[in-house]
Amino acid sequence: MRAATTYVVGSYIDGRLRQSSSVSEPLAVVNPATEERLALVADGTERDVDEAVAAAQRAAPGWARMTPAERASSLFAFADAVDAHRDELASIEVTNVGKPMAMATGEVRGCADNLRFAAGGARALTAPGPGEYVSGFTSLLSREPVGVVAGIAAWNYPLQVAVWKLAAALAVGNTFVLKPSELTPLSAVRLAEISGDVLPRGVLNVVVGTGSAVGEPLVRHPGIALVSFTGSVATGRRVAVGAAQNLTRATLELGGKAPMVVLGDADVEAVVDGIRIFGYANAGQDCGAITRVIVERTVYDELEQRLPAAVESIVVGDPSTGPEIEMGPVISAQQRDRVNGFVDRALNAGARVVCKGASVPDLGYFISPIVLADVEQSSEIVQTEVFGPVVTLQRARDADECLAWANDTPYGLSASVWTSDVALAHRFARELNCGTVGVNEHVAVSSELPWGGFKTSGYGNDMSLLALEENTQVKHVLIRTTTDRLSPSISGLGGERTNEGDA
Ligand code: TXE
Repeated sequence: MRAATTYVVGSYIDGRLRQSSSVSEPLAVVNPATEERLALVADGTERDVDEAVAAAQRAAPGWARMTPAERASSLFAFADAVDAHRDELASIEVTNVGKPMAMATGEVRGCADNLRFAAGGARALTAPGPGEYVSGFTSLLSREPVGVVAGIAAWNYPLQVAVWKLAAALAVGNTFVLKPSELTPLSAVRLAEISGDVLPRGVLNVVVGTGSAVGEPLVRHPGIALVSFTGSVATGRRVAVGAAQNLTRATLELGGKAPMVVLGDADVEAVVDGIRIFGYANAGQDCGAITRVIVERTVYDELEQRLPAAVESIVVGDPSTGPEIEMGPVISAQQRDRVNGFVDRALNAGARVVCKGASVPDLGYFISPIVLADVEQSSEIVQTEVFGPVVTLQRARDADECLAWANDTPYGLSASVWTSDVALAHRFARELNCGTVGVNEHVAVSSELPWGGFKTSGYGNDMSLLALEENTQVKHVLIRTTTDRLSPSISGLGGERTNEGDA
């Protein structure tokens, strides 16, 4: 590994950057395309977590008391600041994650839009209307912030996922402690620094470090009211168990194994384009990526013949070298070896290579895009999230078998069905057991639309008004409007004031 710098990334707590109290060896933050060390990141400690949560707690009453319009204006200013630093933030994602510049720029644009959407959305949240649901008493339902929210983000969309979480939390009046992945902490820390000009101190804090040193104490901290997590299923389970110690709420976004169902009447050219984009964008490190192409047998051969030209044409390389690069490296040597391990085991189990991109440089964590066929529905390569540029093709007897296979994994994040038959499209939309279904398109994210999973892909949503609501708790305020002395009761002691008649 080449070391370009010894700059040590600190945490951002209570409005200022500070170094970790850890005495352990700092970890390297690496450009995965060049293996060059970009910075060091000191592991965090429980003390760092305590200080960040305390800062967020101190800031919480003032931030929560602001009117939605006042908070919105701070978040609009934050969005403007993100826009003003768009190129800088995008460049950080290019070098730390290995994303093409156009993609990274789009993500930063999306972050500003998330902030603006959440700012406006928090001014329009709804709850059941006030009314006299119990005679003699007026009930009001209000949405309140939960308190301090912890966000834990993964390395595949470091900035975007962090902003999904913090925008929703801050907009409705919570304060926030973010733990970015130890592999990709740079954009989150820079974002927090940028927020320093527009948010009161303590409203947004970032603690850098590993899952064990920072993630676990954060999840278990009694000062945390909600944990919003994105990462692997295994870690998600640990987070759910840790949060349960204090009955802390958790929302979990845990990856997927998205099927693309191609029915006999599909537009094969559109399908090929869809696989090229959604199978290999971000080097396949996307929880919604197309991973399993399940094809009705009548169109299978045509698709298998047309796919190689498209996949082999994907331009792989160091995204810093120019805009023509469409796919960068995977995040780390460990991830490259993990992905290659999945492919080797699939080949040993009888899979066949349909096509593979050109050979990749030795330097950097590159993997050539690959398509595998002749894979069993029960095999590891079909059942387990690979998180790399690997797509499998399966030949199904008919639409029913396509649907059965599509639903037959533990995951349920996203799926798509490709067909020109409207009735079939509706049937698949209804019966695919996952949080997002595309019809003749795989996925499109937008601030207004929720992103969340079924089954082991987790629960809860990022983005949309649903995420804002999940960051609130609902309070019922009961106001006596009668001079009668009886009180409302469900116990029978003052039962005359229930609205359930004699029951
Ligand atoms: O994720 P982890 P990893 C999947 C994907 C990938 C695999 C492993 O299949 O190959 O997971 O990736 C923090 N308490 N996805 O190991 O460990 C950690 O520091 C609290 C899918 O990198 O889940 C990081 O910030 N936090 C996925 C975050 O959790 C803990 C994105 C995610 O890391 C913790 C990433 C703990 N005990 C990987 N341990 C998606 N949904 O998009 C770790 N962390």
